[in-house]
This record gives sequence, structure tokens and C-alpha cells, in this order.
Amino acid sequence: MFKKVLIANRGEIALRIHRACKEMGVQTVVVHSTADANSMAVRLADESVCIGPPPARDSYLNIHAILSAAALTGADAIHPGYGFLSENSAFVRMVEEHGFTFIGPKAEHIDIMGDKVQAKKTAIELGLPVVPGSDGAVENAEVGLKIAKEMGFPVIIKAASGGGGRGMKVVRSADEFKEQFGTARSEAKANFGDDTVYIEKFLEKPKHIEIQVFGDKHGNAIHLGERDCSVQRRHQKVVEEAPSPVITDELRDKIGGLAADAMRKMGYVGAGTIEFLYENGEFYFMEMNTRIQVEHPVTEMITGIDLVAEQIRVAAGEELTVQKDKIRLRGHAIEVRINAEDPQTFIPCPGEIKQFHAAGGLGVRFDSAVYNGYRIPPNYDSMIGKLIVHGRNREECLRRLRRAIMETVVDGVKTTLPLHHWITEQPEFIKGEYTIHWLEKELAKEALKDAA
Ligand code: MV4
Repeated sequence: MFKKVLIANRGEIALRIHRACKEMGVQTVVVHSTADANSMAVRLADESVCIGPPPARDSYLNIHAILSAAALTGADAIHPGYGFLSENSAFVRMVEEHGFTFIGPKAEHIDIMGDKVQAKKTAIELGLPVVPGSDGAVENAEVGLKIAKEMGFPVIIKAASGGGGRGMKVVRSADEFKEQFGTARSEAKANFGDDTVYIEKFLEKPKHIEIQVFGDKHGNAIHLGERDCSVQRRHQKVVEEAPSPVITDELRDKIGGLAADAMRKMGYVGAGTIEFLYENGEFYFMEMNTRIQVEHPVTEMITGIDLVAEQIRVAAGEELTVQKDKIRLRGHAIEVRINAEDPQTFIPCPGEIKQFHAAGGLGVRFDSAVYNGYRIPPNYDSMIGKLIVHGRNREECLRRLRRAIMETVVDGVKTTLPLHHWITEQPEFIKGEYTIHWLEKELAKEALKDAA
């Protein structure tokens, strides 16, 4: 096992990684920008190193400063958390060239999944179901139109270097195809420096359902069930839950088994998430995330497995401590992401937290790095914490969630908690049958009501 881990992140995930390390008897070093000198992770870590000014590109993305901090403090391994350098294969290669262990997958697997055309091709080879579409990249608008006509409209044009919802165009008829194709191409070039695009049949009302997978360096790979992350706004997840209210044990075993088999064939190491669109009982591969995700706690709550500790053990060369037949999914978990934002306009609201009180009690978990008097810097993402609740079933979980939201106090800045409370009272959310478009449609209706 490692003696010392360097945490190359901030906020709640930096603290989350620190906690896992401490429970494993591992020393921690946290790197931070000048804006985060007073962070909870800096206070709690065994050591801290300031790596630069507030802008992320000068600190949390500053590879040389991070490697220097690792060398200076004698760290064995680097945990990148999510965001920042977590899916940067060049960083992984540099970490390894300097003799440190990267707590995450192989650089080559990050590269494959970072290119959406290659990712989809790999998914097909590994036996995962995909959305019908072009066989890889589409050379020009004429070829694209021919494929679209054969498949039938609507279709969606996606950028190979896109992801997370960026660089997509939905086309509903043949006469708008060529123009949209051109726009998709030039936007892809402008945003990602790569104008490679591909085409898929557009699914009208899917859910976003993702499978948590894990592999080790001994050839083992497992899945830990799904998370339903369909409650989104502008491709930002707002609420996540496990298990999905629409997935049967039979469906889970089937898609989970395919996902685990795929990872075993690939030799995937560490935590990963395979994202699927789900419609009419069918799963379609969308993307794979090669990192620990924000919403990992809902899986932890229903499996009892510490996913970050597992990442660290696997990186250190240990076998997975969980075996396929020993995994039991217990009850239901829901997470809401608490952002320091206006709950109606979603405008970020940095500033000082005057009063803070985390909800507690049975089945309540609050993953956050904020405290009374904490100043939220304006330089980063507005997520200040996550409220995660567990119940024996979805109904108990929902009641507990409403109770815990009402109990939470974050004074001094606006937060999305009122939005979360509102969501928990919506009939479609309660039924669990919501799709990826549900939240934005409801918010549009509310805006109309407010205007009247
Ligand atoms: C789709 C789709 C419908 N049909 N692909 C959005 C994020 C990116 N990973 C892929 N996305 C989508 N791909 C086909 N063939 C709809 C979306 C999509 C979406 C997916 C998941 C969660 C929220 C979404 C919001 C809008 C569109």
C-alpha cells in the first residue's frame, strides 16, 4: 500500500479522497491554489502545497507544479478526483514517467474513451449495445444525408471530440440536413480543434442510466449496478439515484454483466462509468467516463463499498476486495447536488457562508467541504456539496430526502436546495418515470407560470 497520496483536486472530492486515505492509514498531501488556502482539505490533510494562483489553468491544471509538489513531499501516488486532470492521458503518462502511480485507469483507455468515434467502435467490439448510426466518422454532407435517409429521421450529429452534450445537432428532416451538418462540423472544429463528426438515430425520450464498473490489475472486473441520472439541466446532473426506478433485477444483471465482461476483455483498471441511453427496455452505449464521478456516493450507499478506497487499493496492485457474487444492492439512495446558485436563474452566487448546518440522522450523508464563515471563491464550479440519503425503499428515501433538505442550513449565499425540494414533490419525479428532458420542460412551465 502507498505511504503517501497526493490529492490533485479541491472542494468536497479532495476531502472525500483524504477521508478514504486516513481510514487506510495513508498520509495525504493536498495541493491548492491561493484561493483555496483556507479550504477544509488543506486544514485536514497531513501536508499541503500551494501550486499557483486562482485560475485553474495556473494551479489545478498546472502539471509541472503538481509533479513538483509530489516530488517535494515524497508522495507515492496521485489521485486526480473528477474534472481537472482526471481524464488527461498526457498527465497520466507524465505522472508515471516521474515514478508516481496514477490512481486511475491506463492512459490508453482514457484516450480511447475520450474520442467518441473510437469509444463507440470499441464498445461494439466489446459486445455493448450501441445506438444505430454511421459506421464511424462521416466524411461529408452527401454521405451523411444518404446514411440519415436510410436510417430515417430524426438523427443526431455528434462531434468525435465532444462529450457531455457539447457539439451535438438534432436534424428532423432531409432538407435541413446539409446545413446542420456544416454547422456541426464548423462548431466541432472551433470548439475542439477537430471537425470529425458521426451520425446516430436520435432517441426522443430516453433516460440517462449509467453502470458503475471496476477493474483491477489481476484481470478481475465487476459492475456495481446502475445510477439513474436523468434529472439534468443543460447537461448538468441535478439529482441522481440508485437503483433506477425503472430497471428490473433481470435488466440490471443483463446490462451489468455485459459491462463487466467488456471491462474484463479490455483489461480496464480502476473505477469507470459506462453511460447508456435507455428507452423502451433497451440500453444504448453513449460514453464512458474513466474517473470517479460526482454521484459515486449513491452506489456506495446501496452497496456499502467505499469506491475511493477501492480505487486506491487497485492502483496499489491489490485485488478487488469485492467479488461479483458477494455484491448485494440494499435499499435506495438519492443524491442532490447543492450548487451556490440562484435556484431560478442558475446564476452562480459565490461569497461567504454566514451560517451552515448539515442535515443528519439515520441514512443521511452530507459530502461537502464548506463550514461556517467559509468563503466560496468565484473561480471554480458552483457545487458546494452533495446531500445523499438512503432508505429501505424509494418511498422512505424520498421522505428522508425532503426532511434532510428542510434541515439543511446554508445562509449567506443562494443555493439550489429550494429547487431540490420542489423536485421531490413533483408527481412525475415521485413516479420515477422521468426522462432526460423532464426537468427542463418543467422549469419552462414554471417560468411561464411566474410570468403570468
Ligand atoms: C443522444 C440523445 C438522443 N439520441 N444520442 C447528450 C450528452 C451526450 N453524452 C449524448 N447526449 C445525447 N445523446 C442519441 N442518439 C440525447 C442526448 C441528450 C442527453 C443525454 C443524456 C442526458 C441528458 C441529455 C440531454 C439532451 C440530449
